[in-house]
Amino acid sequence: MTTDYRPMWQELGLDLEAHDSLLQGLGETYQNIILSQKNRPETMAYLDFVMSEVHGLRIKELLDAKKDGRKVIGAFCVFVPEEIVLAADAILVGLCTGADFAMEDVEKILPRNTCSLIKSAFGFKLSRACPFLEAADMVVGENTCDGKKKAYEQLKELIPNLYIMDLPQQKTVLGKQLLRHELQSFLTVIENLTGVKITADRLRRGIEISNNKREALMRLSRLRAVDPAPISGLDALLINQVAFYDDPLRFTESVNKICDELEERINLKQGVFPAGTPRILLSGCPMAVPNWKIPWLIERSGAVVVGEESCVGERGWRNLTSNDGRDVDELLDAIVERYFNIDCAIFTPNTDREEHVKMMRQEYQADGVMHYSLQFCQPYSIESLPMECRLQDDSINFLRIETDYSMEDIGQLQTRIEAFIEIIS
Ligand code: BJ8
Repeated sequence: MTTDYRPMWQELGLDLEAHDSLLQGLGETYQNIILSQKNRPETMAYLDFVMSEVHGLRIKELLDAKKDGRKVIGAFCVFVPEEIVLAADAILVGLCTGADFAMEDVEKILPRNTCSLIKSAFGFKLSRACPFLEAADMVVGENTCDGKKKAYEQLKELIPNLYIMDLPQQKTVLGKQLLRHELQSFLTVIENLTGVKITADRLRRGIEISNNKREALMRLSRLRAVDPAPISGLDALLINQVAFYDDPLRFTESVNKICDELEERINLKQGVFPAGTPRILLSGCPMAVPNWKIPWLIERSGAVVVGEESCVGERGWRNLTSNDGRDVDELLDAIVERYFNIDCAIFTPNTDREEHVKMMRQEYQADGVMHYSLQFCQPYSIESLPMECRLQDDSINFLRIETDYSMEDIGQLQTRIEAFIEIIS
């Protein structure tokens, strides 16, 4: 960062000491994991810039937007519809939940055996180290897994402007009605917060911006099907992560530029790793910034990650919202349809997810599937067992990994990952 942003952070009420230590940790991890890669596409410089200014210029943009009367909405889950937020000229930011922070304080509130993602959200709030969280005019929680919905009861004490959205657990007619009801309520809440009446034209524009972003990310996904892979899994994950907090128009344009460069690389048969490098599909829990542990271990062990079946990946982006509705009601129906099709493990049953993993495995020519669950995440851990059986029935190599955000287990993980790579190669 070239500017001194300390007065801005102070104004936001951040704990400067905690914030400094967070930024320093993030900078070191970024340097060691992301910047130390070889053969990166030149256009990744944009992402490096965004990451270097993530608590600087981007926060300034948010605060400037707030001064102009716009609202900032923070979210923890891909079920929060960006289309509606954009339609009200508000800004949606994903809240980072990818690092252990202030764990001692967190474990005074939450049981130790809570997943790292939930604990991370509490850590950032308790330590007042996250400028996105402090800049948010409203934070949206969602009743997804048991861990999250119970933890939100406690988080509400710390974040009074936490709004909870209920979500269905089954893909039934009633389930869809519940989602319709909740998205309608969310739309009203956003209208009240922003003072903007959401018209059909506004909603159509929100859908268009969101769809363009998803299409750019899916274009990137498809380019990774080629051997040699034109981009590393780490860089592709980084792009998917930044999608949650960069300006959507600027971000979409940048991803398309990265894709243009990847197409040139493909034409020249240039890869980030040599042709024939073992290819792995990652499936499971979302990986938020700065959770790069597993792809980093995979790629330094001689394989390449060619896809993420995850909410920070294809599960989050693959479905588009139809823009055909004639009025707000019809457009809202289309939004409901789109979100109802997200195959998150909180749904029971959730067979679509397994089909999607098989499809991605084939499409991206992956030699094996690695299933990643956070410790104490029941939805994804439980789903991983039948998925393993059925994929192995189809002779697909499968490795289940359970971990957290600490680095304590990297030696053991590396050994298992290397053994798996040896099998698939
Ligand atoms: S739509 S995956 S972003 S809920 S890892 S907190 S499930 S115990 S994150 Fe998710 Fe939305 Fe679903 Fe996607 Fe619970 Fe598991 Fe923790 Fe999790």
